Amino acid sequence: MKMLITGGAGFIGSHLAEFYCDKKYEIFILDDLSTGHRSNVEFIDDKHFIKSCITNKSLVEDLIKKEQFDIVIHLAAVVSVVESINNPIRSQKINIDGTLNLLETNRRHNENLKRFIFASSAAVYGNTKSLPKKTDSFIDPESPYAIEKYTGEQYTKIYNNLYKLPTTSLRFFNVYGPRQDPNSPYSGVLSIMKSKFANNETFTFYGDGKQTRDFVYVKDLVQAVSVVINNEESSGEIFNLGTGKQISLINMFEKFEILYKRTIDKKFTTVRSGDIKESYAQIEALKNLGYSPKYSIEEGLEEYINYVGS
Ligand code: NAD
Ligand code: UD2
Repeated sequence: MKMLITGGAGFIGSHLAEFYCDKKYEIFILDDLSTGHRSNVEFIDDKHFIKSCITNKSLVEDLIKKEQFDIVIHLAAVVSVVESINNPIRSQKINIDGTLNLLETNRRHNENLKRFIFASSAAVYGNTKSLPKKTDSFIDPESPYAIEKYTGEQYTKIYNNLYKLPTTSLRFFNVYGPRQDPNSPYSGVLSIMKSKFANNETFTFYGDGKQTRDFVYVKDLVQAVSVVINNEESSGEIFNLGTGKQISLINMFEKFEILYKRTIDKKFTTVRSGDIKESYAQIEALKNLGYSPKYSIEEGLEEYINYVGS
């Protein structure tokens, strides 16, 4: 099986690439290395690594025409909400035009396509109060990033309705695990907490630390993707991808204390503007296809903390 992973050199993409390489899929990665790293996927040779932007139409067309991928996992995006706020035209070009370009190129030139998976985000729900977040809950995007993810998933869905492309969108909740980059204040909070514990530095809570999130370990995300790939009924659907459970930041900090067998300084500052108080996913639809998160928060954290590497 031939698979294209856009954004495959990033945090999530590198885990998918690793998993499917082990399964002997022929993996191609299309990545401009804007936030990803070539070193995340050293097991992919240069012939299968294309360093380019997804908006490069002729390159994408040539690649898809030539390779006739069975599966496309589309992760490449401007992933930072702040960057999308600072430069909405650029993020729109990559997150919407880039996605549409991939869909259209597959429609026109790839009759072999069996599954196209789009990485959407819980960001589409915005700051709505209803819990758990359901795929038919009210949508209230609060950033260009969230609008772009919503648009991307709607295009993905309409390409199934109109042209019968086998497309699926997954709304990722808060994913964590090895290779998540902790170096920006807007990096995933658990990557920041881990780095603070490892370096014995102060962790800052924005607010009282009682806000909750649905933290999903990256290997459970990989399992969910494989469930989607293996189920034809996933075509044309949009699923939440989380664990169905919420946990507060304070509670997570305590779990780090137990695993590190020590503590670090903590301080509390003002809540981030637009911060969501509580969030967790309803995941029944994906469970009905066979998805079952395997990692409890303790198991995921333990594997993450003991991971050798960044
Ligand atoms: P990441 O930054 O580690 O990975 C993104 C990858 O895409 C990087 O390797 C980057 O170099 C590449 N990329 C960016 N723009 C590109 C372009 N124009 N052309 C080609 N490659 C490009 O981020 P991640 O956390 O692995 O996110 C993967 C996907 O999942 C993204 O679409 C993101 O929006 C989505 N997502 C992630 C989370 C999370 O918790 N990490 C939550 C919701 C949604
Ligand atoms: C996630 C996404 C974001 C956007 C948003 C939409 C990630 C990494 N971020 O933001 O891109 O989709 O959902 O809802 O997936 N926090 C601290 N201290 C820190 C860092 C964070 O207290 O040093 C708090 C932060 O204020 C928030 C919580 O931790 O309350 C989680 O923060 P996050 O940035 O990991 O994720 P989130 O859900 O805010």
